[in-house]
Amino acid sequence: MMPSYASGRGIEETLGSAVKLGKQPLWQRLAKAASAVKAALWPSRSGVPGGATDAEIAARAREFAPVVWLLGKVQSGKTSLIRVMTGCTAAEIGDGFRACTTTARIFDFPEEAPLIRFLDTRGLGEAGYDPAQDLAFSERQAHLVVVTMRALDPQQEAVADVVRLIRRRHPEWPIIVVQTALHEGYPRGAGHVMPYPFAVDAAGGLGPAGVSANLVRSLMRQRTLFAGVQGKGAIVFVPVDFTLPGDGWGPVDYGHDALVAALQNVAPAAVVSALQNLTGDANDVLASRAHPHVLGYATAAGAADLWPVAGIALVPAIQAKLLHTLGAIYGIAWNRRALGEFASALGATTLLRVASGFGARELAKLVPVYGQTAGAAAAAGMSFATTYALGKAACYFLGRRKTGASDPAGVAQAYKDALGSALRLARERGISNPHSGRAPGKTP
Ligand SMILES: Nc1nc2c(ncn2[C@@H]2O[C@H](COP(=O)(O)OP(=O)(O)OP(=O)(O)O)[C@@H](O)[C@H]2O)c(=O)[nH]1
Ligand SMILES: [Mg+2]
Repeated sequence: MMPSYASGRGIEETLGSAVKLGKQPLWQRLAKAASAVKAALWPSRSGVPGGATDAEIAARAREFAPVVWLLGKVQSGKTSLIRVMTGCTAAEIGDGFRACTTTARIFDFPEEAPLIRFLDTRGLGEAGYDPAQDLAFSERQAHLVVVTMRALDPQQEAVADVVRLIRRRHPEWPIIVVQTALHEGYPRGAGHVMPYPFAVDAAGGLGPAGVSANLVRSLMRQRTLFAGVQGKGAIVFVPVDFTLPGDGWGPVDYGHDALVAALQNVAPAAVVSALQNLTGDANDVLASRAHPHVLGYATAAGAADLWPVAGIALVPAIQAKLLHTLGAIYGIAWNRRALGEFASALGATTLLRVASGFGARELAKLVPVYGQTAGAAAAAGMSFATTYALGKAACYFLGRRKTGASDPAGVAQAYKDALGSALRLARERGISNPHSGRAPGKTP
C-alpha cells in the first residue's frame, strides 16, 4: 500500500501542526517565506540557513516517492541498475546512499526532492548475515521488489529463500528478477546478440537466436529456483548487461527496454509513473536531467497543498529551490536581471515578486488569493501544477539563455503547455486528490 497523507501523518498531528502554525502571526509567516525564497535562490548571499526548509521539502516529496526494493547479493548489479534507470554515475549513487539498518541503505532520487527511493539490501548470501531486520524494515517500505543476480552465478539459494518468504506473506506482490552481466556467458569474441532475443520466453527460441547454450542453461537454471514460489503475483525474468562505455560492449544498456517493459507490465502504477519520469526528453541532455527535479519539487509543492497554512511559507521556497537547482543544471546563475526577464516573460508570480524585492508586504496582498485557490484547488494539485509549469518554463528560459537567445513568448508558451500536462502527472502521482489518500495502484 502506498503511504498516504493519512497514514504518513496522523490527522490529529496534521491538524495540530496546522493550528500551531496558524498561531504564528501572518507577518512572521510571510517574512519566513520571503527569507526562505532568498535563501533558496542565493544561498551563499542570504545568510539565511536553508537547512530546515531543505529537509522539509525533501520530506514532503518523499511522502509520494515509491520505494523499489533491490534484493541481491553483493556485486549482483544493484547499483548498476540504479545508474541506468536514473542516469546518475556510480560515484553519485555511492555518495547518495543513507544507511537505514546495518546492512540496508536507501538512495533517494533526486536527493533534494525524491521521486523514487531505491532500497539496497546487501549481505544476502554472506556468511553470518541475518536478514530478519532488513526484511522487517524493507517489507514495510517496499512498493516493488526487484531481484538482481549475475546470470552466471548459480548460488542464489539465499536470495530465493527471501523471495519465498516475501511471497508467503504477500502472495500478490510481483517480483522482477534481473539477470545481469550477460556477457560473462558469451563465447570468446562474441558481442551482444542483436536484436535483443530474450523477450522470447521459451529457452527453445534463444539458441536459434544466437544465445550460447551455456548462457541459456544458466538463465534457465536460475528460473527454476523460483518455480515453486507460491502466490499469484507475476514473476518476470529480464536478462540485461549494463556496462560502462569504456568496457567496449554496445549498447551499454543492453536489455534496458525489456526491463522498462517488464516494469510497465507488472509494477504498481505509481512506481511505473515515477520510473517513467526519472529522465526527460532524450534529445535534450539538460532538459532530460532537469525533468525529475522539476517533478520532484512539484510533488513537494503539491504535498504542501495539504497544509495550506504551512504552504504559504513552503511553496514559494520550494519554487525558489527548484529555480536554483535548474540554474545549477544549466550552468546559469539567477541574478536579478535574469530573474526579472524570466518574471516578465511569465507575468509576475508570487515567487518572483518576493525574489525580486517586493518583499513580504506585497506577498501579503496575495495571501487571500492564495488561501482561496489553495483551498479550492487542493484537489487539483494547484501548487503541483504551477510549480511544474514554472520549472518547465525555467528550463526553456535557461536553455535559450545558454545560447545567448531570448524568447519571452516561448517561455510563456512553455508554461502554458506544462500546465496542461501537469494535471495528468498529478493524477498519475496520486496528487490530484490528496484528501482521498494515495492512489494505491496495483499492490504492493
Ligand atoms: N557487464 C556487466 N557488468 C555489470 C552488470 N551489472 C553490474 N556489473 C558490474 O558488476 C560490478 C558490481 O555491480 P554493482 O552494480 O556495483 O553491484 P551491486 O550489487 O551494487 O554491488 P554492491 O553494492 O557491492 O553490493 C561492477 O563492476 C559493475 O560494473 C551488468 O549487467 N553487466
Ligand atoms: Mg552497490
